[in-house]
Amino acid sequence: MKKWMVLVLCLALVVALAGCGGGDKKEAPKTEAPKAKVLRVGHTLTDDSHYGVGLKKFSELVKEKSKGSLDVQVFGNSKLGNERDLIEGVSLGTVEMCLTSTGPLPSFSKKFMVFDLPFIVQDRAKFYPILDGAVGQGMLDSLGSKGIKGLVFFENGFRHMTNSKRPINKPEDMAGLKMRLMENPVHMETFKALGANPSPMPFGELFTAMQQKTMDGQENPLLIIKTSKFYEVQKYLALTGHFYSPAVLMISDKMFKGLTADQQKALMDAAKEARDFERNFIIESEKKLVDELKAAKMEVTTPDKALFQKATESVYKKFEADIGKDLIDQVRGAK
Ligand code: EAX
Repeated sequence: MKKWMVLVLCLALVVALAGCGGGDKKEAPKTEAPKAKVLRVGHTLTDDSHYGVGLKKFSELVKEKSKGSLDVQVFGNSKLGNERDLIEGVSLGTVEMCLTSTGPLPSFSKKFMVFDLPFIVQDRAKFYPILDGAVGQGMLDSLGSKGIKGLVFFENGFRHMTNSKRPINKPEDMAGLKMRLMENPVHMETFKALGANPSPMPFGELFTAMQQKTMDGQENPLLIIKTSKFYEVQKYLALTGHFYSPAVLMISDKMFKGLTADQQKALMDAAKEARDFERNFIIESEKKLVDELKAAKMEVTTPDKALFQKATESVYKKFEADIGKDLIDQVRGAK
């Protein structure tokens, strides 16, 4: 009898507690916001670089425009991989987004080589409308077959040379210099034409390679030379401006298609606004950068660009068939 009583009491208690639980659930706040969708965006530069600053702005704008339904999280310093890994990741959908220079993109779409031709872009103000117009859109769309949606072109910038051996004033000064380049066929041919000894290497390994003297030099925009502290291991800076690097903000196509129409619009609008912000940040920063690098003990030369242009002319013919003469002329129209 007693056992029966205990069992009944226990059951009554369980039912009562379950009832309470149910009551609690009903009172749970209905205002709790649904979890924001996380979009990780990887890049290879520092947090205070143009990529870092531009993407922080992008993240803020996306949050605001998507009413908190999208959460863009920025991972710099190659934390999600080098540029090739990042693009592959976005293509496969294992990384949601990335921002990389156009340098490694020819392996995914050959058309991008047009931007790599030496001195093809000399005036950014005239070039932006081409990049942001039909020509640029065509290039972004060409990534579609790889599962990548190209949103907009940010800027990486005009590339200049640094090295630890000697000042560069003319192409002859480059003879035999071991130069780290991006993994890009047009860039490689250009530096061979200049008589240097170029080899590709991921950006994340570059500082150490220069420190340990396995590389004599490299080429990158001034803001990168500053924010990645290359002045600590490089004495000479030559303001050659030989290549102009756009940068592409990319998202996995599958991820983009999974967003609502409102979220897609928020992302696109934020990308355009952040693009303009990032470009201006570079232009403003560049006003002081040469002085800042001189103050960091770099010896700066301003070579005659025409000499470098002449020495690398042959590169255009070499890649004309792959890129297409029409596209070269369209981009050249920016001059
Ligand atoms: O995209 O690899 C490079 O030199 C690039 O300029 C850099 O990673 C930014």
